[in-house]
Amino acid sequence: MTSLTTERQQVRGACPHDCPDTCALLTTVEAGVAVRVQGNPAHEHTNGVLCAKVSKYAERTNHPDRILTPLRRSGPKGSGQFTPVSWDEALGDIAHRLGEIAARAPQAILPYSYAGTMGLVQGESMDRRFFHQLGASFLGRTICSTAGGEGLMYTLGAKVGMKVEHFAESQLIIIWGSNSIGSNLHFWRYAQQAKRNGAKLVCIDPRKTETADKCQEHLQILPGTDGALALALIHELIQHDWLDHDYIAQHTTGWEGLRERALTFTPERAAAICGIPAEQIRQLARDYGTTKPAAIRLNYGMQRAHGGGNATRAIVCLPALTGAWRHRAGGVLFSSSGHYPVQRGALQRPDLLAGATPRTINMVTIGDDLLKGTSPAFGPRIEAVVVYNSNPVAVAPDSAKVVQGFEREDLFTVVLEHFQTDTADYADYILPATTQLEHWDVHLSYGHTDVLLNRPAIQPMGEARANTQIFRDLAARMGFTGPCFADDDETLCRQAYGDRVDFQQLLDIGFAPLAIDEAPFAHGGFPTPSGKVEIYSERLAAQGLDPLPSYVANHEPAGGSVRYPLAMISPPARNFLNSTFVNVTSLRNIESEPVLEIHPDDAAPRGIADGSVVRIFNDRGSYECRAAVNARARPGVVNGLGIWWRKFGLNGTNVNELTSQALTDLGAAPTFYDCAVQVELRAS
Ligand SMILES: Nc1nc2c(c(=O)[nH]1)N[C@H]1C(S)=C(S)[C@@H](COP(=O)(O)OP(=O)(O)OC[C@H]3O[C@@H](n4cnc5c(=O)[nH]c(N)nc54)[C@H](O)[C@@H]3O)O[C@H]1N2
Ligand SMILES: Nc1nc2c(c(=O)[nH]1)N[C@H]1C(S)=C(S)[C@@H](COP(=O)(O)OP(=O)(O)OC[C@H]3O[C@@H](n4cnc5c(=O)[nH]c(N)nc54)[C@H](O)[C@@H]3O)O[C@H]1N2
Ligand code: SF4
Ligand SMILES: [Mo]
Repeated sequence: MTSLTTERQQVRGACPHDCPDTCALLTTVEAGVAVRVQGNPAHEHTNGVLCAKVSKYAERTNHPDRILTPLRRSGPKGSGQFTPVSWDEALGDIAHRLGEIAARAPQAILPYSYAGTMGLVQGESMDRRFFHQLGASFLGRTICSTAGGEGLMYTLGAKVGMKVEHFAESQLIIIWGSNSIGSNLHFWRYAQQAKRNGAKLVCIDPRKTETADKCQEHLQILPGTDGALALALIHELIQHDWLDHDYIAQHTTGWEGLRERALTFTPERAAAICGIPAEQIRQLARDYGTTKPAAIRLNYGMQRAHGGGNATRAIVCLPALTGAWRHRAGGVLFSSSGHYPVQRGALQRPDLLAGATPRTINMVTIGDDLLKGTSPAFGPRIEAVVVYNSNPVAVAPDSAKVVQGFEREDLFTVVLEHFQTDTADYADYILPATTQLEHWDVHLSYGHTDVLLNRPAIQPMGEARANTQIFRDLAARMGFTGPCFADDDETLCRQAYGDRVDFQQLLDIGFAPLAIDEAPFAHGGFPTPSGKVEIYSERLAAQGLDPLPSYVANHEPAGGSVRYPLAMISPPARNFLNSTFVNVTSLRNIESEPVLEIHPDDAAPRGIADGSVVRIFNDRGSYECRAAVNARARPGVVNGLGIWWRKFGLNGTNVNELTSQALTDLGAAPTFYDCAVQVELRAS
C-alpha cells in the first residue's frame, strides 16, 4: 500500500495523545491534504468514535500557525521573536553548541520530553539513542502517573489490571479519581453498557464532574483523602466479614498488618478527614462487599497529592480482599501499559551509555533545577535543554520558577514543536516537527490492551521533520556513526515489539490485541517478587519506608492555612489535551476562557458572582480568570480547569503559577491537586 498519493484515500493510524483510549484513526486524504480524521469502526475499543478534540486533528494539522521552517531567536528570551533559518544552519549551530558543552560536561545537557505523542518511535527511540550517546542527564519522566505507578508496582507488581472491555459485565463500578466522560470516553462506553445491565456506578471525586452527574452515587471527598477512604472501606469489609479469606491466604502478603491499621479507620474517622457523611462510606463498603462482580476504574486524578502512592496501594488491595479478581469483570484497572512487551532496550539502546550512569533530573522540579548552580550534590549547572513532545512552561508546576529558568540568557534551548507554545517562546531554536498524520509510529495503550500502528497519511508539511529525523540529523552532525543512528522509522516500528507482536497484522489492519488471560489474576500470579499482592512490601521496608499502605495527608490540606484556606485542584478542561489544542480555534471557542469553579458558599462571602474576574493566589504566584459559581465545586475546594497557554491567560499566567514542586510519597511525582490558595475579586 502506498499511503502518499494524490488520490482520495483513507489511511489507518493511531491517536498519539496522552489518553488511555489510544483510538484507531482513519484519515481522509484528498490531493495530498488531510481533510478529515475519524475513528476506525473496525477497532472494537474505538468503535468508530473519537473525542471532540481529535475530531479536529485535521484543523490542528492544517492550522495557519503551524511552524513550518526552523526558527532562530531574534529578540530577548521569551519575546517570541524569531527569524526563519535553513535546516542546515540550524542543525550546524545546534550541533556545535551541544558539542561544545558535551566536551566539557555532557550532563549539563538535558532532554525534556513527555507524552505530546505517546508513540514509541517519535517519543522514545532515536531521541534516547542520541542522548545516551551524548551522555546527557537522564530525565525523570514523573509528571503524570509515577505516584500511582509505583504504588501499583509495589503492590501488584506492574501496571497491569482488568481488561477494559470486561467492565461492561460488572455489577458495580467505582470510578475513582477519573472524569471518564472527559478523559476516558471509550471506557465510559463500557460503563454505560454495564449500567444498562443494572450495574451501579459510583464516582469518587472532589469535583462534581459530568461523569459524577451520570453515576448513581457521588462521594465528593476533599482532595488527597482517598487513602483514608480506602482504609475505612477495609474497616467495614472486616467488620462485616465481606472478605474472601481463601484468596487473602493464598494470594496476599501481610494482611494482618493492614487489618490492624484499617481497624483504626472507622467510617466516622474517615468521614471527618474526607469531608463526607460516614453513612456514605458505609454504603459504599456494603455495595463493594456484597456485589459481584465489582470493578474499580482507578485513575490518575487521585494520585496527584502528597499521599498518592499510598492511597493507590490501599485501593488496589481491595479486590484481593474481596476476591473480586476471581471474575473477569472484577478487579481494578489503573493502567494497562505493563502488559505490553515493549523491547525498550532495542529501541532506546542504553548500551550507548557505555557504562556511564548520568544523574537524573526530575521533570517536576525543572523550575528549581534550572536555577541551580554547579555543586557536588547537583552536578553541573544545566546549560542546554532540548524540549520535544512537551510544553514545560505551561504544564510544569510553580511556573514563575520555570519561566525564570528558561529566561536565563546563558541557557541554550532547542524546542521541537508544531506550534509556538509558551515554551517555544523561550527557545533559541524552534525546529518544526511533524504531526501524527505525517510520520510513522507504533503505540501501546494504558487503557486497553491492543497494539496500534500509525502510518503517515500525508507528506511532512512545509519543512517539518519527524523527531526521529531531527535526532538522526543531529547525530550525523555530531559524528555519531553507529549503525543504530541510520535505522529508519519503519525499522524502529518493527524494533518496538520485535517478534512479540505480528507486524504484518499491524500493516494489514492497523491493530493487534495482546494475548492476555480474560481474568488475569483469578488464580493469583501477580508480577511481584512473591507472586502475591504485596500488602506488606519488603521492597518498601528495605528503603526504610512504610511497608503497609497508609493515609498520608496533603502537603497543603483544605482548610489547613488561614491565609490560603481553599484547596485547589486543576483537572483538564474537556476540549483540551493538557496544553495541546488550546490554540485550535474551534475547541478554544467551546472552552471560551480560563475558569475557576467555586461553590456559592465560598463565592458569596468574597463578593464573587458568576462571571466575576477573580484573582487566585498563594505565596508562589497569582493567576486571574473568570469565576464559575456553581456546585461543580464543593465547599472549601476550587477547581481551576487546565491547562491553558499562559499567553491566553488574563494576566499572562495559568493555573500552574499556583501549583508547587512538592513531591508525592512514592514516585517523586507532582502534587498538582495538593495546593492551597486564596481567591478574591480582582480589583478593577
Ligand atoms: N479531555 C482531556 N482528556 C485527557 C486529558 C486532558 O487534558 N483533557 N489529559 C490526559 C492525561 S495526560 C491524563 S494523565 C489523563 C488524566 O485523566 P484522569 O486519570 O482521569 O485524571 P485527572 O483528569 O487528573 O483527574 C480525574 C478526576 O480526578 C479528580 N480528582 C482530583 N483530585 C482528586 C483526589 O484527590 N481524589 C479523587 N478521588 N479524585 C480527584 C478530578 O476532579 C478529576 O475529575 O487524561 C488524559 N485525557
Ligand atoms: N495544573 C496542572 N498541570 C498539569 C496537569 C494537571 O492536571 N493540572 N496534568 C499533568 C499531566 S497528567 C501531564 S501528562 C502533563 C502533560 O504535559 P505535556 O506532556 O507537556 O503535554 P502537552 O501540554 O499536551 O504538550 C505536548 C506538546 O508536544 C507537542 N507535540 C505533539 N506531538 C509532537 C511530535 O510528534 N513532535 C514534537 N516535537 N512535538 C509534539 C504538542 O504540540 C504539545 O505542545 O501536564 C501536567 N500538568
Ligand atoms: S484523545 Fe483519547 S479519546 Fe480522543 S481520539 Fe485520542 S485516544 Fe481517542
Ligand atoms: Mo498525564
